[in-house]
Amino acid sequence: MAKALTKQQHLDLYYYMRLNRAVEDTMVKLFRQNKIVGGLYSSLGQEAVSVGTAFALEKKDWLAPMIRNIGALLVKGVPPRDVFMQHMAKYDSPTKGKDGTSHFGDLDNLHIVSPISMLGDLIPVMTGVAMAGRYLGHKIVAMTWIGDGGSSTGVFHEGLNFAATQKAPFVLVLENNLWAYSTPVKRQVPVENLADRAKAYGVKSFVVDGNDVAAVFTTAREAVELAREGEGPILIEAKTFRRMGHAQHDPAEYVPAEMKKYWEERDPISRHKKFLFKEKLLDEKGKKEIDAKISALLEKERDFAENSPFPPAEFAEHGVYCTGDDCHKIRAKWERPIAEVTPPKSGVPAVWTVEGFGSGKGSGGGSAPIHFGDTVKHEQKEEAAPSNNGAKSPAKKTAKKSVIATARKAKR
Ligand SMILES: Cc1ncc(C[n+]2csc(CCOP(=O)(O)OP(=O)(O)O)c2C)c(N)n1
Ligand SMILES: [Mg+2]
Repeated sequence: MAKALTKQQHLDLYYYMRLNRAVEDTMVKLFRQNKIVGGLYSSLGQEAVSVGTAFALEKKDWLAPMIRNIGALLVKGVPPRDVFMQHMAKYDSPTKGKDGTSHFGDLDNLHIVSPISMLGDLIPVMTGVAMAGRYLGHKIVAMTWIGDGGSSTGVFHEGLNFAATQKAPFVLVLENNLWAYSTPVKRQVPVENLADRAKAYGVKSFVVDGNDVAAVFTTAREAVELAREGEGPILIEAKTFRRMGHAQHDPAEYVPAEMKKYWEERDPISRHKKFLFKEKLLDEKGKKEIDAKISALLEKERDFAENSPFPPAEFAEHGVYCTGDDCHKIRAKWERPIAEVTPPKSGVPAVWTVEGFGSGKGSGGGSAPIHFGDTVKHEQKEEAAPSNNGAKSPAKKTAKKSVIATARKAKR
């Protein structure tokens, strides 16, 4: 199977896995220098999964990464400086320092949906993206990833079932790295292959060695082609191993040493390098050139990131909530008349209305207060005026007095 790839494809897969690892190695150093804001998650030993699967997508396709899929972002065209700056909360980062880790997207150019922390929620979202692409006749495929732990969430099952009933052109990569935080997969799922979960929903699935990048790529390519032809969704279980702890703060002492050793010996980059050397697709000189290219690129990218300023303090309150058109234009690209796809207005009058609610104005621009009815009793209204300086309101004092008085009466 691996031989069916061109020399360039083999070399590109090697390059991106090396780049993936080097970007993360650089971030470990930045983390230890206290320059990373928030957590740092590692995909050490799992690079073949992110790189091999994303490499099967076309430019027009869409993906949504999870925290261990920086490799997929790099393959899709995200420059390493964006990954660095995002982790360092710098002003030039894609979210301008507002969010961390790989929590950013690029809807306009690279077709990347930002990760969602709630495990599994990207499944229905990317199913929706896949359906939208089909609706618009774009023939795109949407892809996302989920962990072994994440595959036990309700939304994984709801989402996969929904994707199946919709025959969405969607590929879900189940990255089985044998651990979900400190829980081994055997203690959370009583089946050998997590891919079997797809059978319950009539979804085609593949199991692949997640540490063999050429196998991952050829499997993903087949899945993407099937999905594009209307045979989706497809689930791929990639069997691999999480070589570091859940994040930098976790030394993962609960993982048996022999297990670590077993998987270290199956390192995806060393394996692919061995294959390339054996097949004479790469030699020592070529390898050194790739190493030098990556070092030079990352030095430049890291310098740029380190020199980028932190966001100015005045910026703190901006861009937190979308305030409508003055924030960014939310316009569906209907490509069909809006009237044709908008449901008819209800003929039933609203029972009650709240002034200003739903007017689209946020706290940034002349906020509309939201009151859900009169929660304060009419006769207490005057007493219960809100106190801004922390002083007790007269209403509270009165209430406390009357409670004490009642208690005294009860004693007597
Ligand atoms: C719905 C939900 N539950 C719990 C969490 C907290 N959480 C974040 S990562 C994680 C472990 C995930 O394990 P797995 O899905 O196997 O992914 P891995 O970390 O191994 O890549 C948990 C429990 C969450 N983010 N979302
Ligand atoms: Mg896991």
